[in-house]
Amino acid sequence: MRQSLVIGNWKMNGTRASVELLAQGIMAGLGDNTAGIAVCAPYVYLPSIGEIINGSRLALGAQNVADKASGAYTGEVSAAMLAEFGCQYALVGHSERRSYYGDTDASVAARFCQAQSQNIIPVLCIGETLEQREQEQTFAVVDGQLDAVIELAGIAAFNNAVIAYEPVWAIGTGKTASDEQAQEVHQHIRQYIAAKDQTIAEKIQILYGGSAKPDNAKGLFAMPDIDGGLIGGASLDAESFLKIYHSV
Ligand code: 3PY
Repeated sequence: MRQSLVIGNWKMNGTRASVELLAQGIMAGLGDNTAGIAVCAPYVYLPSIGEIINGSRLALGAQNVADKASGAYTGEVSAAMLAEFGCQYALVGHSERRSYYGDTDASVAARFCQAQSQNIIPVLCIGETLEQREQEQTFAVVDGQLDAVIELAGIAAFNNAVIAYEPVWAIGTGKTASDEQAQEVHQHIRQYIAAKDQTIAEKIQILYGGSAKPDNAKGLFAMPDIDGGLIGGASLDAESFLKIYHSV
């Protein structure tokens, strides 16, 4: 039985004061839900959020991680630095990184490996654009994004990773995949991994991301291959995020 997991992706939002309040509000509403929960804060807020949530069940994550270990890479933040501040998760390959900042399958795979080198769990974001969906390339696209990591890290690396299926057409657009559309791709991803390693496929958490909200989370999370969510806008409000969390 897989543990459910809900991760908030705060993106480039908030002020120090507002995100501290947000973290406190989330912690106050965790209740006795045993599902995993994490927030991916902007880099500069990681130390203060880390201190606030220290000792609670709310885990800390980063929104990206460098593809190199250290050195002359201006503007990058290494996995070792994230580990120093208690990050347990790091998103890699979010579609906003792929489309606005040139992250490629190869650099995403390198980021994935860097995270794991410091015992940070990479959350590998994959998903198709609307055009690719319309051309019936969804499965081929997600397979290619998985293959880039499998080729570099090997399938065993997925023993300690999370996958987030985030259809690009549902990110920041307010459009959400239907429960069935999401389940179809999640099932495909699990089967694709199962063809390489059945044990990993059964245990890996595959989250849905893309405009998940309090009113559609329950339906999505009820699907057999959807193990939780990577939540964008709705994670910026403690009440909405907690409603989503308590839907798993
Ligand atoms: C969204 O829900 O918009 C996201 O991008 C989550 O990562």
